[in-house]
Amino acid sequence: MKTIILILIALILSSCNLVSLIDFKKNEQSEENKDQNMAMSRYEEDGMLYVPGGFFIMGSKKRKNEQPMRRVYIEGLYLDKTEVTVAQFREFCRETKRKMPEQPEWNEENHPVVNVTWEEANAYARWTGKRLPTEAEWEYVASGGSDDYEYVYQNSQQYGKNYENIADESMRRVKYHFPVVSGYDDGYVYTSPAGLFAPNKFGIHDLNGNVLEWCSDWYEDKYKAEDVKNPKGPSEGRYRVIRGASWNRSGSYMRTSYRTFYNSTVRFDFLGFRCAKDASLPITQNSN
Ligand SMILES: [Ca+2]
Ligand SMILES: [Ca+2]
Repeated sequence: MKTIILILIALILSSCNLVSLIDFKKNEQSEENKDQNMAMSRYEEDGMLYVPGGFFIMGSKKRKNEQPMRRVYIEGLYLDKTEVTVAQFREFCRETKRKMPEQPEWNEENHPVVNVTWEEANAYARWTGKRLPTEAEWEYVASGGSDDYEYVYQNSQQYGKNYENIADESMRRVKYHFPVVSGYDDGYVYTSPAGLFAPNKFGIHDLNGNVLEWCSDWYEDKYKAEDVKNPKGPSEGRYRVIRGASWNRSGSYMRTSYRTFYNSTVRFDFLGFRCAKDASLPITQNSN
């Protein structure tokens, strides 16, 4: 009898240990999840998302300045989910005692800031502890991480759904002579609220619409064939690279590989920016 009681006590004690071990493991896992969630939410709070690194084919055969096409590796990075808004830029100007660039009367506080020079965009990025994205990073993220990607709506029958804010039927009703994408109506003549349209595969909004975006690179009319790992462009130049499409753009602008450029001191009501940040998280190499 004593032996049976002792065995029972031993069984009860060991099951307690097992339960506490399971609880401990659970706690350990939830602590890990919490850490991961906190790491992500920190950047979520900062308006950024982690984009895993990978390879993609940069450039196209459509225009000379998009060549040579080559396979490029981009390291994982954080990128602003949306373009920098009027409200965000206004706070920067207030805090750093800068003059707020004049905004068109149609540009609201939650819309992307426009009329900012490259220097102002770069200063904002630095003030937030971020930087402007390179054009290679921009094109990689805009292409959704796939090779040989063209703007999904180009020549497609999918116009008429709300994908991006570009020059559309809404604009034609106000500026009837303007080149627009016929049959497509996104509902906005000018800028739309940042992040209103659906995000791409990486969770990033408005890359191919709303406002054009300053990149960090100096512009050169061709790529360096050997520059295939996190290319940053030439070390000097006259113009800065611009990427994307905008509320007043259609046609060739609606390709992720399309490049244009401006002098860094110009201001336009269709030109804004977003910020990037180096990431130290592990990189997923989706090599194809
Ligand atoms: Ca539009
Ligand atoms: Ca944009």
